[in-house]
Amino acid sequence: MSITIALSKGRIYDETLPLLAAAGITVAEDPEKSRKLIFPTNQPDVRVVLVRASDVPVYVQYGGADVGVAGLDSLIEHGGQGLYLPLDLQIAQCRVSVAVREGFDYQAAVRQGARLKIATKYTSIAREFFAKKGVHVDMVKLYGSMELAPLTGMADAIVDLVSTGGTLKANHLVEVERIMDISSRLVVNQAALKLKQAKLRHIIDSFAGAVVKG
Ligand code: PRT
Ligand code: MG
Repeated sequence: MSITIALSKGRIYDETLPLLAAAGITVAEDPEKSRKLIFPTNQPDVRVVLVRASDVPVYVQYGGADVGVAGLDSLIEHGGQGLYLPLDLQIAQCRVSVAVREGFDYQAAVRQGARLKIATKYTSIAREFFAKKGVHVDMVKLYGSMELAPLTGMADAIVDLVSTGGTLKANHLVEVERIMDISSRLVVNQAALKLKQAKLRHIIDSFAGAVVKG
C-alpha cells in the first residue's frame, strides 16, 4: 500500500522538505521547475502531489492523499471533517489580522452594535471573530488581493494573513487587530491511519522529531 502526500507549492513545500528528509523521503525532481502534479520520491511506495493550499484538507479528507501539510487558516475554513491533526509543524508561520486604510477610524467603526463591511478569503474566521465582538458584518468573499478592497471602497476592512507586514504597508493599510496566530499542521486521513498505520506512524514520528520549536 503506497502513501500519497499532499503539499502546496511555495512556502509549505519548501518548509516541509527538511521534515520529509527526516522521514528518509526525498523528492526526485524540483516541483518549482515543473508543471507536473505528481512527483515520485526516493521511496517507491511514497509520492507527493501538489495542490492549492486550501485544497490540501480536501484531498486528505476524501482520500486523494493519505497525509498532507496545511495552514491552520485553511483547516479552519475547511472545517476539519475526517481529518486527524497530530502535529503542529511550526512552519509557514503568520497571523490572521484585521486591517484598514490608513486614517480609517476602526475603533469608532466597531463600537457595539455597529455594521462593518469585511472583504476576506477567511469568512469562517472573520465571522466568528466579529460575532464574539458583537459587531455585525457584511462579508464579501474574495480569493486573493484582499488589500485592494478597502482601497477601492468595496470594504471597510480586510481579514487576511500577515507575515512581515510589508504587503499591508505597500498598500497603505494598517493592522488594527490580531485575530490568531497561524502555523501549518500535519493532516492525516483517519481511515488511512488505520489501513496504513506503520507507514503513516513512521512519517508522523519522524516529523515530530524534526519540528523546530519556536
Ligand atoms: O496562493 P494561493 O491562492 O494558491 O493560496 P494560499 O495563499 O493559501 O497559499 P500560499 O502557498 O501562499 O500559502 C500557504 C500557507 O502559508 C497559508 O495557508 C498560510 O498558512 C501560510 N502563510 C504564512 C502565508 C503567509 N505566511 C503569507 N504571508 N500565506 C500567505 N501569505 C500572504 C498573505 O496572504 C499576504 O498576501 O503574504 C502576504 C502578506 O505577507 P507579508 O509578509 O507582506 O505580511
Ligand atoms: Mg498565496
